[in-house]
Amino acid sequence: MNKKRKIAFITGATSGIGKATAEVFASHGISLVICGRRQAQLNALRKELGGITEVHTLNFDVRDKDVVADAVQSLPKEFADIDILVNNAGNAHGLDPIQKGDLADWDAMIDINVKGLLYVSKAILPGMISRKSGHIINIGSTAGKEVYPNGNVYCASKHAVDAINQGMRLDLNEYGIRVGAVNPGLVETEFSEVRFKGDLERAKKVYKGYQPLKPEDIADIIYFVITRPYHVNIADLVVMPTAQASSTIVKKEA
Ligand code: NDP
Ligand code: 8X3
Repeated sequence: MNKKRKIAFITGATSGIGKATAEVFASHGISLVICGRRQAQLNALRKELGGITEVHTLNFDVRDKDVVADAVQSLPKEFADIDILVNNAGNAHGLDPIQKGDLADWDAMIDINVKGLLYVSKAILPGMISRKSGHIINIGSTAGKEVYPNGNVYCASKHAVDAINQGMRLDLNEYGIRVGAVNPGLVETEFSEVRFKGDLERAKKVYKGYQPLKPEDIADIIYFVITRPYHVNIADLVVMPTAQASSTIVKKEA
């Protein structure tokens, strides 16, 4: 492998924003460690991108701290020195008023979106710190900037990502590691299918009547963020569809 190639570690690469980011990175010759729980999707993406860059797949659930640590430890030498970590794995589970919230949904969002992001970062940081180099992109959300009705725990999990992003930047400053967040608004992915537990009709309605963002829009922005000169760190970026003014105001066709 050409040692000068950057190596990116992308969580949640089996669909949506993570998959699109893997595709954009690959098209620019970045080597990839693609992660997720669905091996078939990981295999398909490795097949799709394997002709243009080096691809290694890692199948793990970000909720299991030991499995996360073992997975990172298991990386072959040529993929071990991660330059770019995209902390993207995450989802919303449910959209209910707090008094009707499902405890399993709350656990899933906090365990995946918050604790999972921390476990992955904890496993990858020692290498970045010892090399005094690295770039971490945390995928937050407009939900991490503004709470919307029934969004309660999902919004809390993304507000936590916002705080962790700031905390990481402070603590890793002395090692020259860049840390920044990309906070999307409405992006059409599998996100709403997961939130509404496979109710495709309800999921589709979320993106009806206006032009939502595409995962590729966010992937292009992430690529822009990681290709700035070293002295430039994009610390926190919010991006919404033009039709969206806030979490609750979206201009839709009648
Ligand atoms: P998708 O549902 O399309 O993708 C979610 C990804 O996360 C999948 O690859 C999934 O992989 C992975 N994932 C979920 N749970 C776990 C887990 N327990 N362990 C490992 N991987 C997991 O949604 P998006 O692409 O939209 O979401 C990506 C990120 O973007 C999330 O953090 C989300 O909160 C954020 N976001 C999304 C927005 C949107 O409107 N779509 C807007 C703002 C932020 P697998 O199932 O294979 O494990
Ligand atoms: C995903 C965007 O508005 O569905 O983070 O919460 S939203």
